[in-house]
Amino acid sequence: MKLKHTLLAAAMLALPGIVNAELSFLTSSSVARTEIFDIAGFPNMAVGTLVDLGTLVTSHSGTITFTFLGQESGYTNSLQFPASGSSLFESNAVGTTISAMVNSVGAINFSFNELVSPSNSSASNGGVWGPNTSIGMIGQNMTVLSNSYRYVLGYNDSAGSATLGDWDDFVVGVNFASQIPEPEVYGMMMAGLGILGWAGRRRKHQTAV
Ligand SMILES: [Ca+2]
Ligand SMILES: [Ca+2]
Repeated sequence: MKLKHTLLAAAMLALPGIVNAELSFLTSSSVARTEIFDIAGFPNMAVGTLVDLGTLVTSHSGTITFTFLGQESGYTNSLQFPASGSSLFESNAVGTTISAMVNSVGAINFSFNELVSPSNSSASNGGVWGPNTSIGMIGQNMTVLSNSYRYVLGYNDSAGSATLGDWDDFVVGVNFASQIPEPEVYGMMMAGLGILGWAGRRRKHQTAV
């Protein structure tokens, strides 16, 4: 019985972990805004408020969806997500989405880009950031314009600086949908516990005999 209780406790602790760990933002540094973040639908984030710079990663395969949430930029920026075969542009309506199934784990292959001169700079997730560009995490489990996002990411284009800026030059919401529906995961774990319970009872029975 003790083993069963321990396993049950471990399963209860592990379940939220499994769900939350599917999509994570790994922070490499935290920096302060030097310009206000002012995109419609967001609370204004003042000069001096912090932004985490880093990389968006997945822990297993699933469908990643990017939603365009707005931009405030002197350049023409975009978000490229090669797995989807498409991109998000400043000309898209706010709320436009692109999505794709991602089989690999680790850094998700996407990048923010400046399509037009002067710089043609870019910032790749988990890879190279062009001169004066960076990817910032604006919020997590954030509701914007009545939709909720696991993460909201903002691009700081080369009109600012890698660590000085506003991170509102191209803003997207990111969500992850597991390939294993959650109820199925729960079902499998409960079935597993049932087998362990049966094995425990069987062992006890054999000991008695
Ligand atoms: Ca900027
Ligand atoms: Ca800006």
